[in-house]
Amino acid sequence: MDSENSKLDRIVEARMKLKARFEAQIATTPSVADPKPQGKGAANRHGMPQVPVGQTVTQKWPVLDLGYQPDVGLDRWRLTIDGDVENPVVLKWADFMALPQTDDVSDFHCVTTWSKLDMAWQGVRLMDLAALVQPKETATHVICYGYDTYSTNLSLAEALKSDVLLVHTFDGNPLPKEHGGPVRMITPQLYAWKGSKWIKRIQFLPKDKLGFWEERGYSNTAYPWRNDRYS
Ligand SMILES: Nc1nc2c(c(=O)[nH]1)N[C@H]1C(S)=C(S)[C@@H](COP(=O)(O)O)O[C@H]1N2
Ligand SMILES: [Mo]
Repeated sequence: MDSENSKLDRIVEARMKLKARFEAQIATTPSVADPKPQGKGAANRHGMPQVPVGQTVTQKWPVLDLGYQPDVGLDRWRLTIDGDVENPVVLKWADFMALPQTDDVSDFHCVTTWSKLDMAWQGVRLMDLAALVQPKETATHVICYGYDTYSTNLSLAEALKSDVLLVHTFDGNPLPKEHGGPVRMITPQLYAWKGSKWIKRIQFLPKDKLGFWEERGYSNTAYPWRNDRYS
């Protein structure tokens, strides 16, 4: 018996069940359902390379926060995943790093109109964390909290997409503190405010609950290709 292997088998099995459960919903979200998302009004893509309307490509990586960048050492770092789940967990750094690791390259669209393209990340899929905690049948949304008191919410149809990661590495280096290190979330199909920096807690919920910016008039859906900026 290899207990590490059977642990992984259980994660994969739980993940496949979750995937099957949300496949139909994921398929109807704009970023999957619409091969040429046009948004409201005029054609929604411009320039070369193509970015959502109203966005400009930047080579630099601007920093946005609430005026405070929490210092979370790896020994102090914890990730709580709880709420409407069968198996709530509090992960320490070593637990988190022992989970299946995913490499991905994706774009980053900030609602303040900059986009940074082809960013190379490494981290853990939210899907894999969900498989670990096993959301109850009643779970439909998550709200994520940062160590800086930030919060932001997602439907499970968005949260379980394969490019939604909790990243610890960018371009082969540890994620810098100003960008949310040691770990932040990324949501490449949505505006970047949907990904909490310095992520501390992911709570599964039986209904939607607005996060920090969503409560202050940011769009709850946040599709950059639909120009979903404010509600
Ligand atoms: N914890 C936390 N996460 C956050 C924010 C924040 O203020 N606090 N800002 C959001 C916004 S508006 C954007 S555009 C991105 C910015 O990430 P960056 O500073 O690494 O560019 O993080 C998002 N996640
Ligand atoms: Mo943003």
